[in-house]
Amino acid sequence: MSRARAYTNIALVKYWGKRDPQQMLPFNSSLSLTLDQFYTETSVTFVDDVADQFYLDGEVQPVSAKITHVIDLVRAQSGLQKAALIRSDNHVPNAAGLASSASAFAALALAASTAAGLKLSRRELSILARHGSGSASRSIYGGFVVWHAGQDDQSSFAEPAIANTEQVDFPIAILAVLVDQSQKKVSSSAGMAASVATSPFYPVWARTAEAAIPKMTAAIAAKAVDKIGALAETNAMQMHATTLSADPPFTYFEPETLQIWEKAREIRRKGLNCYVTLDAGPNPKLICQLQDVEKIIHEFQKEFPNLTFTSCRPGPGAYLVNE
Ligand code: 2P0
Repeated sequence: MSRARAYTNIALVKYWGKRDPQQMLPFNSSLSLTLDQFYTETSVTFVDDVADQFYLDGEVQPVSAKITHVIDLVRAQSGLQKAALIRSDNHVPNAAGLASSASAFAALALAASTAAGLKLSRRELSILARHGSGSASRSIYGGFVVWHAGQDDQSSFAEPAIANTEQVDFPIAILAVLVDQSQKKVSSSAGMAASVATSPFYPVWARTAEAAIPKMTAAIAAKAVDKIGALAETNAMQMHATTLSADPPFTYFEPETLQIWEKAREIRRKGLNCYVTLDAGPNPKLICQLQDVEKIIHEFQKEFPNLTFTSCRPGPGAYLVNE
């Protein structure tokens, strides 16, 4: 039995669109920060049974095609022909408004490959996790992580954006704001596919996002949180422009999303660094200096007393809990 833990991540330059859905190859590279608050722990045991089994938070669940795909890759690489017994515990509360597929598939890749006797490098783990969910390729590493779009299976992997460090002492905080707990109306996969197929802006998005990677990397190297936030906010809104410009158009924004974005811009006019990013849902994440967290929460709660904030810092890469 092998048990692994992996944390979720927030993309500062987004992945939005698959060039090759079969191989999970994206159109553009993306860059994220692994967080320290939300994680998945997964144990895998290979057993003499007829079929794979999956338990989530103690409840038996259907084994999804994505899970089967990752386990099949592990079986092919190891030569093991047994069934996988998978037990997963999610510590990604709905209240965070964060997706769990990144932490889930990063933990599964590490636990399953280890249980099968494989000793994969981080790069190999990142490629394996990518086959479950694109963003999971990044959660193999801690801190700031870049996922290179690549040309094929072996060249599409993630690695630290800045060498030799998980950046746990970086003076940045991410505040996850909850405005809506309901299920997202359009899944990430469906939303990406619609943007790719129908937005006339899609090629411009992919080119502009790729060009944002070196700019974001330079801002991280300079520890310039204001620059990181400004680049991330611009990139997020450019991603959302590919949904508003799709045919038919759609959006992940709710009215509160725009109110919070407006409030962040007001706070900036007061001289505090406070920037917004959001993924395939209405819950914004605020990017700010660590030292400003209390002041920014206070500013928001004056106007929105019922909002909940979860303060996150840079988190670690995937690791084994025991073997
Ligand atoms: C990201 N998102 O870069 C982007 C930004 C959502 C918006 O990656 O289809 O669960 O499993 O590869 O990774 C969420 O999509 O999608 C995501 P699949 P995934 O974080």
